[in-house]
Amino acid sequence: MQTNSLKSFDSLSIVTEKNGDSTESFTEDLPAKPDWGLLSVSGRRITEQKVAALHQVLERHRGDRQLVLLQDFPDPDALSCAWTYKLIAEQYDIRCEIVYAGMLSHQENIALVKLTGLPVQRWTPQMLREKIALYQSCAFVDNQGTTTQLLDVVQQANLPIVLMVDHHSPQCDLHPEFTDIRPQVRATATIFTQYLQAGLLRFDTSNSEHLKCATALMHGLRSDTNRLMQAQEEDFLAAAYLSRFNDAQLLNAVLQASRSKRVMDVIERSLRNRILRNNFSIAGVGYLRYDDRDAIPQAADFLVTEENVHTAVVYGIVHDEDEDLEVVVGSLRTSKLTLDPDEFIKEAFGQDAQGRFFGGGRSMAGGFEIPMGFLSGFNESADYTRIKWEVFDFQIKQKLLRLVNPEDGLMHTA
Ligand SMILES: [Mn+2]
Repeated sequence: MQTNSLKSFDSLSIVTEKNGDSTESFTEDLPAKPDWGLLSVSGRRITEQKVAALHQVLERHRGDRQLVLLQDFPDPDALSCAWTYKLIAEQYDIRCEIVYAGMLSHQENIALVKLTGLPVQRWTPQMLREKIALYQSCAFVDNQGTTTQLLDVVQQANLPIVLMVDHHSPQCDLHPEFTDIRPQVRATATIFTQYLQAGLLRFDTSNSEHLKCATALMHGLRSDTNRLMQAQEEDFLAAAYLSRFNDAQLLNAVLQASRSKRVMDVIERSLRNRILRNNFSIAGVGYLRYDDRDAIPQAADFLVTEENVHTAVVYGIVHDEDEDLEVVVGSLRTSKLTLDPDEFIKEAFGQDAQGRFFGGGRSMAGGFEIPMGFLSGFNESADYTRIKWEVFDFQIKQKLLRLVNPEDGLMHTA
């Protein structure tokens, strides 16, 4: 059956190129008929090829129990896409567990999960180790394994990687059975919406789970495109399709989630500490609790709105009390089209001893994490704690300013 359907797809895709109308191609085998809406012919073509391949892979894994692994700090794009994937996979009798190892720390993400009943769980690497034998395969959505602590466990257990769908720059040497990485697309939600349109799953307005999932996708799409400000044609077309199912009241409730006082305090510190050089705004915010880590990108979002600023970088030392670990965490936001956050961060901070970069990015946004190693951990002495921050603060500024102000050698090592 499968080979037949692939053949028919292959032959029909040739027809597609001639007459530009591909609605009839590989529909027989898919769970639902395509509904392309306004999607362009080239958009359809990429999606059709990917969806035919994905359909095959899912057929091959029929009946699997599968893990969907998210980055340690999942955002709305990741959460909504993982949910969509889970619903798609259910049609192939694949049961998915969506897991992340870090923290849901942005107030909107917490609201999204609570209000939609989004099926996501927090698993530590230890929990994953204990349960991994129950699973036959895994998938990465909106990440490529480089931003989750769970990757090591999956690799040690040799769990087959079935799928990787993402819009960050390619960054790994894993070889999933199915890969769809499109850095030019603004949100993974756009890619998954195209899968829905291609017929992998037909959302039904009388199914409340579908409505909630579509609303989550709309939120993911909006939040990765700065409320559609940076959206491109494909993203708008995806949003147009989702609008048929979007629950505006629910989306509004998610967006109404308010910031905690501690997040406000970090934003205040970033304002107070920022330095402005060549249209860059750079701010160190000192120590933060693990739970408040998401205040860093929120502060960067805020600083980039200042007049004459095109790029903001905010960083701080995040203290994980459970593990007594410390790590420097930073976020970059830019509105400058010619600045590639991925390149900028890799260039600024370089690689660790294993050759891994400290961070990277996608269009308009990036992040980094620098482990503090031997210097990590709480110290009773306030002086020591202050000096430690100053050393890291100085070093990070020095590395950033080398790129911001190349000729001016602003920071001299005294
Ligand atoms: Mn994303």
